[in-house]
Amino acid sequence: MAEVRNPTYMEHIRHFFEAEDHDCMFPRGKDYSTYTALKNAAIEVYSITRPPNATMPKPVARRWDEDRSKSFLNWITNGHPRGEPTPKKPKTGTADRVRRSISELSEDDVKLLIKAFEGIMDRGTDDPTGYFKIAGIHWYPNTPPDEAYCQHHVAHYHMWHRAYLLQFEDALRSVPGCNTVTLPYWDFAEKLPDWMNRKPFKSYKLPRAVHPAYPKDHATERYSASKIAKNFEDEGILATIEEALKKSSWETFNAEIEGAHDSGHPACGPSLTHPDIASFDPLFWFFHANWDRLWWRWQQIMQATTLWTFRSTFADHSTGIFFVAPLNSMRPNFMTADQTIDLKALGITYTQPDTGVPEIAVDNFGSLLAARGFRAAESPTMSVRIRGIDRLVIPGSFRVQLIANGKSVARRSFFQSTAPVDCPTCRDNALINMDFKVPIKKILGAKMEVKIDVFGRDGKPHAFPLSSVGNPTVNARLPLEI
Ligand SMILES: [Cu+2]
Repeated sequence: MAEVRNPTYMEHIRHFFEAEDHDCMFPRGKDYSTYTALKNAAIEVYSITRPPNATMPKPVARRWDEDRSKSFLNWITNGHPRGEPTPKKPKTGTADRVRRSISELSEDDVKLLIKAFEGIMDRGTDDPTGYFKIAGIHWYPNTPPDEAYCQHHVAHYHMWHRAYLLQFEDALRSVPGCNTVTLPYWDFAEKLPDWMNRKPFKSYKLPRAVHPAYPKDHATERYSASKIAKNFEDEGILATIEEALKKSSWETFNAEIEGAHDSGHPACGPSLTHPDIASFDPLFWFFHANWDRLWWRWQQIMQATTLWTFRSTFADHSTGIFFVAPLNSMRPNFMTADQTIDLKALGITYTQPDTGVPEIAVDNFGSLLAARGFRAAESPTMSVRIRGIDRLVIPGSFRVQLIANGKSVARRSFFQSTAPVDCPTCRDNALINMDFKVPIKKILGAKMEVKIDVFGRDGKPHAFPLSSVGNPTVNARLPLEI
C-alpha cells in the first residue's frame, strides 16, 4: 500500500490492525480497538510500529512498512480525523444456515417450516425446546422482578435477540426431519404471504394461562397483511431503517434501528404491541429475524462483522465495557454478547436483497469546528427532541406524535410492557427522550403540539396526558453544513 496523505480512522487506520494484534494487546491492557482509544495511544503506537526498530506486531512478517507507518503519522499530524468508511455491498456468503426471506420460500420449504413449528408447538409447556417455554422467555409468564430476561433499550438489545433467535432456530431443527430448517425473515418492504394466514402461523393458542389478562386458550391476534403494510408506511418505518443503515457509529445505528423496531411492534397487531405476549405470535420470529438481518447488513456495510471491527464503530469508548466479562453476560444461559457479533462464525448468514449500498450520512447536527465556517442547510430538517418522558407511569407501548396545525407530522412508538415499573431494566432507564427529524417546511409558523397515546391490550391508542408523564420539554436544533 502506498502512503496515504489524508487517512481517516474509519476508511484506513482501523484496518491497520488485525484480530491477532488486538487479541495479543487487549489482555495486556492495551486496547486499540476503538477510535478514542487509538487516538489517545497514537504516539505510543507510532513509536512501537515504526520501522526499522519496531517491536509490534509480534510476527516480523506482519511489521508495518514505511508507507503504512507514514500514513499513520499523517493521521496523527492531521488531528486524527475519524471520517467515514466507503460502504461495502452486503453479501450472502456461504454458511451452514442460510436464512431466507419468507417470500423466497418454495411450497416445500413452507411445508417443512410448518412441520417444524407444529413440532415445537406440540411439545409440553415445561419442555425447554417447546414453543411455549421459549416464547415465554421474552416476558409472560416470566414476570419481573423474579425473572426479567428480555433486553430492550439497553446495550445488549441486538445481541440478546440474536442469541434468542438462535435458540428458537435450534429448537425448530430438533424436530425429527427438520434439521435443515432455517428461520426465515420478513423483509418489511414485502407484503406478508397468504400462508401466514394459515395454521400454525396465523395464531397461537396459549396452552395455559400466562397472566390474568391472558388465560388458557387465549389466541394471539394480528392485523391483516394490508393493514400492516399501511401501518409501516404511516409510521415511516422503512424510511427510518434506511436512515439507520447510513449511520457509521454503532450507538447511532443502534438507537435508530431500535426506534424503528419499537414502531414496528404496534404496527403488526394487538399481541405484538407489548412485550408481554409478543413472542407467542408466530410472526414475532420472522419479524425479529429481519431486525437481525438488518443489523448484519449494517455490519457488512460498515465492515464491522467481527468483534474487533465491530468495536471500531463505537463512538464512545465506554460502550466497549458491555462486551467484556462480566458485563457481557446475558440470561438465561445465552452465549455472551461478544460471541454474537460474528454471525458468520456462528455458521449463519442471511440472503440480502440487492437494494444497493447507502451513502454514509455525516451527522451535521453535531458540533462542527468553528474555524472551518458553516452555513444553514437550504431545505433543512429540524431535529426535535421531546425530553424527560417518565415511561414508568405509562401502562404499555406508547406512541409520541408531533402535531402541526392539528396534523400529525412525525410519530414514533416506544415498546414496553404493560407494567414497566415491575421491570428492573425499565426502572434503570425510566426517563426517556424521543427524537424526531421534521422537514422545516412542514412546521414553519405552525402551531405545534405533542401528543402521547398508550396502546391498550386490544392495540387501540388512547390519549395519555403529558402532565402525568413528568411534563416533558421540547428541544429543537437546526442542522449546519460546512
Ligand atoms: Cu421486538
